[in-house]
Amino acid sequence: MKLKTLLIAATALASISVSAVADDYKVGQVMIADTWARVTLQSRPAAAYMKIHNMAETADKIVAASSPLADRVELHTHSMDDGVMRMRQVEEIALPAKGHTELKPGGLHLMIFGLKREVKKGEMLPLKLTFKEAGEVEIMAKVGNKAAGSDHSGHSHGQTQ
Ligand SMILES: [Cu+2]
Repeated sequence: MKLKTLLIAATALASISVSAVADDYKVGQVMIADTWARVTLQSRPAAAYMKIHNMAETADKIVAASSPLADRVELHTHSMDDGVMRMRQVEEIALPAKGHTELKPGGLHLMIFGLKREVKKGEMLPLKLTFKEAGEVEIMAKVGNKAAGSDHSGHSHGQTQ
């Protein structure tokens, strides 16, 4: 009986953490959704992606990012250089007034350097974003291969190993 209670409690906890993944974050007039991160080895830089909706009448921009789990986080974009796609650091990521900005593979992204420990798929990677107008917000990026919102195959909890 006690074991059964424990199992129910564990299931309840699991569903709380799953629903937290789908949550959007809001700071001022800026909404952030579908935040996820691609992590390979601890020794390699990781990348984070998200969809940002600036609902304000004025433009905003991301001016800085950081993570308590990493040495530093840079703002990056991709650009073509003599026919070769390269990443480069940018000073800021522009968020047009009443507009959507997507950070995605092959485009704008956050580059995460110096992970302080191994981060596994399915974990949440904490990030802090600083917007020029909207201020600071702490968000969680789900570690995986794509955005949680588009992942309908990730329900493998408790299945055979
Ligand atoms: Cu990069």
